[in-house]
Amino acid sequence: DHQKSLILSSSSQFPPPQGVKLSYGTSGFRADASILQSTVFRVGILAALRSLKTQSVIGLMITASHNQVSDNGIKVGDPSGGMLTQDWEPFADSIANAPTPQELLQLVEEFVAKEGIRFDGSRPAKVLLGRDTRPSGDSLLEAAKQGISSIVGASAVDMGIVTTPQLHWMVRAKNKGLKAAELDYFEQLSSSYRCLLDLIPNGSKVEKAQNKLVVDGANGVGSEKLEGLKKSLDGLDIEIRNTGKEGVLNEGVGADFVQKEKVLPQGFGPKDVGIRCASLDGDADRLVYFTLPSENSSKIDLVDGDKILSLFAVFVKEQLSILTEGGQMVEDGYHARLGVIQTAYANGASTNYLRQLGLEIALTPTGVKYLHEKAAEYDVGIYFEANGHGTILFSDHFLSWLEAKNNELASRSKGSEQQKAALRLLAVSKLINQAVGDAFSGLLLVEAILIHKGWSICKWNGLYQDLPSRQLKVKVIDRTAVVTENAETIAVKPPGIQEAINAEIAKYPCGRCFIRPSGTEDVVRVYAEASTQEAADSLANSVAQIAD
Ligand code: 16G
Ligand code: ZN
Repeated sequence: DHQKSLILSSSSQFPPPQGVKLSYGTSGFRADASILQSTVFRVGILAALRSLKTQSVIGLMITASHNQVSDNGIKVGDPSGGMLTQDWEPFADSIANAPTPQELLQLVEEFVAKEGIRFDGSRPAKVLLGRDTRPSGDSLLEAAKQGISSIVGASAVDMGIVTTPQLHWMVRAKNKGLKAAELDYFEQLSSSYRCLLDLIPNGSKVEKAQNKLVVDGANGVGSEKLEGLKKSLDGLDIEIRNTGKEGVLNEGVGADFVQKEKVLPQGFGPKDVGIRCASLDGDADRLVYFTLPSENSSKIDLVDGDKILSLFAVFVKEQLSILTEGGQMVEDGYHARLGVIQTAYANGASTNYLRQLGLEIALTPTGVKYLHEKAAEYDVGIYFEANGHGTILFSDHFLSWLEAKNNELASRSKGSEQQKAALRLLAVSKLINQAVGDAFSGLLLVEAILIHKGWSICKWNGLYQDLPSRQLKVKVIDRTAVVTENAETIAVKPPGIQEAINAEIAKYPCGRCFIRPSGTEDVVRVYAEASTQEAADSLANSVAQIAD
């Protein structure tokens, strides 16, 4: 019938690359852009099917984030705005690798039957498409459109060049029946930011607090969009560098570079000593801060995702305790569960610090989908990877309790600190992206909290001192030979390897070390921490030899 011949004819235009096996990794498919046409086309089909299955709008983002400019990638955003449900990943793998149009069609038909997807046209598929600034994005976006339109009735809406979190936000907003244009996104962020500033406690040292913020845009989409956000935010003093007019995307710039190398990115120099600086990555879903302590060296003080998490945790915990002062919680019979979620890469000093604050800490494997899923189990779940990807999730239950609480306080003690705490938490829930980690909402929340507390970046960085750490990667023939458990902290395969690692760790005071197969590259990664840099380096090196 028509549907069959449509898939057959359009997929014959997109033959898969020879001799490569693609897999839907931690953040979708990623590879050299030149081999991705067929994959992107097929993910277009998948997205349209996902839209039919969920009877909702689905997102497709074309980006390779912090990777080099010649790479590209594609990932799917589910109706809630989060990542594609994990049980569809095997289908993504199998269609990406189907050798012929006939085999592709057969896989699609089997899957459609298994999932009970109906083509009755009652609610046709709709997919929002976005891409970052990579030059390959344009033609890949065309391929995605072709894939989408090979499902009868499906439509693609091209959102143009956007950040990854913008696209996820738009999908979420559309499915909630809310306004979902870029201006609506900017408006929501800026109005909730302004709201937080209006709620700054009287007598706080706002005036003397903040000099300007300088942002490294990674030569990517983030720099352009941040200019747009700035327009709706008069009063915020941000200078944006690395806007892509001169440098190359992610080359010597951006959050990944800054976090891994711990040196100044391009475009920054000795004149920036003491200034509060931030870096975005290539699709603006990661954020780290840094400052240059001395003009004699390009070595920076890095304020990474763990410290952003800590700052957010301090603030949220403080507001929750103001709100529940006087035993209100008991009266309501409701106790809000606050949780923080980290991965094994979190610096041990951050975990200690959070534990001392009395917070509940959960550990998950690397990859946003795992952290996000865990965070959603709490009333307020704060998650961050050390690399700067993270956000704060608020449960629906908690938000409606908070609304009710705020109304009650407004009638009983309007303008009290208690009511302000409720308003602040409500503002945070609107400011911080509920779909996925977002460098912009993270940045505005950091700025608001620093002003609220009257803290400089140095004061913030001094919450705790990072333990020295080292990351290495080992090229291996088969990274799947390494299998981990307990949120990647223990290697259970190959046999005996964990015992060998333990024997190395035992030689170092405060030593901690783990290995894991990368989800994005053909390598095994090693992370080591110890009481001195020399010790961390040496522990990482000896464990890298074991892994080799
Ligand atoms: C991807 C993940 C990131 C993770 C990184 C680890 C998303 C959106 N991104 O970039 O969270 O930290 O992979 O890479 O999930 P690795 O497995 O190569 O170490
Ligand atoms: Zn990214």
